[in-house]
Amino acid sequence: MPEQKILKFPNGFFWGAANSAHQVEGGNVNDWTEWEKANAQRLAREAEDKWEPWQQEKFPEMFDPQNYISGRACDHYNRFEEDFDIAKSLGQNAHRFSIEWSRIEPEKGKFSHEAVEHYRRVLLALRERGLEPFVTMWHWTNPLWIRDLGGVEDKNFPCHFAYYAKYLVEQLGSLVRFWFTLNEPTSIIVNSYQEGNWPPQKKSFFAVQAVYKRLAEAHNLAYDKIHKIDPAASVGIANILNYFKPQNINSGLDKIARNFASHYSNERFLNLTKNKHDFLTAQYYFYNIIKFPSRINNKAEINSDLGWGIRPEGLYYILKDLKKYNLPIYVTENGLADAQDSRRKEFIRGHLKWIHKAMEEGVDVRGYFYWSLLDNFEWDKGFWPRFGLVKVDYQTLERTVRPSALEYAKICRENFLEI
Ligand code: IFM
Repeated sequence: MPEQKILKFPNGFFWGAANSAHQVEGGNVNDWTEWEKANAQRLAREAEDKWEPWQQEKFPEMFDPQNYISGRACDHYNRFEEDFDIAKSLGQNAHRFSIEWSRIEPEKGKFSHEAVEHYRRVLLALRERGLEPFVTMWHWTNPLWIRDLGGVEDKNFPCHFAYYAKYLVEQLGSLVRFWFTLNEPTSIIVNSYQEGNWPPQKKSFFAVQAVYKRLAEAHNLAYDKIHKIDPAASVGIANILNYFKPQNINSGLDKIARNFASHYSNERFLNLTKNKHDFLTAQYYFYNIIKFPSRINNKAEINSDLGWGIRPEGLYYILKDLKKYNLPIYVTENGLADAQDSRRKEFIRGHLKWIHKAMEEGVDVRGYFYWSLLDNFEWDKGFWPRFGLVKVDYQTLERTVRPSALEYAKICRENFLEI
């Protein structure tokens, strides 16, 4: 029998799961909710061309326009205590969530006391349960007034965002140690402005350049403002980092294409926000094989319900690469759509194994957040992809803990992984 090994994590390691306001809260009014109403029919029609037959058969919801309307989502806005009870019962000691800007500042310069008090209750509920809050200020959705001013492309976006960030820290800073200004800025750059699939569906080279700049400025300004109010706060960006591998290691062209992709996807935003990070993050989903001039696939032997290949080793290479910055690192998202829960347990174990290897080699990883605690609204794909440790019945809103969540809970409680 092969020898069993214990991979121990350091004391104080943060174990948790993540979610974002728009994907779970329900009842939002923002640029996405408006876009959903205008695009639900089209998205349902296009599902036939977009997804493979096995996916269409397994998830017929994708043909229903309602699938693409976030609506009441998981009603987490009203059920957050129940959800945090579940997170606690699963041995977690941290939780990542986002505050919805459109609730806090529904009109320019007019802040909602009621919304602030809601998030104060959320933070207190986490603290009462021993869950350290990791708080995202902007997880892609914008108030309608921001949309009307030109969204993230507008030259005043950074100031508006920094003003909102300052307000949050003034109001809630005493309850928060870890702030993320932005979630995955490059996902918005690519999906909204490069490929034109997400709101505001503006496919333009010039808009891409402008948005890189605006989002970086927004972070940099907010970073300074937050520190002015709370010098002890830990501030960063929740960044998606993709792994790229040249198909042919001996091909100069494949290597050039790989470096180019990696620069635009991972390094450029970090360079634009240099020296404005108290920690770094990795949100890892994609291992891409690059054959000049572009990506050929991200499939693997085992794939998620979305067809995303599962290759945990990519996270190891990403973490090794972050070591040079000499900052603490948190894995703030890592997960898969797996409605049957047939791959999730090994997915989590596999990624943790590679994280641990990076740590053994000197990478200072301090926490891991599975995406996501609950099944949730997966943007332009709607509700059918099931990322949750906890299954949500969208008719009854009943929560059911999936078996893989219990396996993850064991690791969280014991602070080690047995392989
Ligand atoms: O659901 C998203 C999340 O909002 C941002 N990171 C990737 C997840 C899965 O696609």
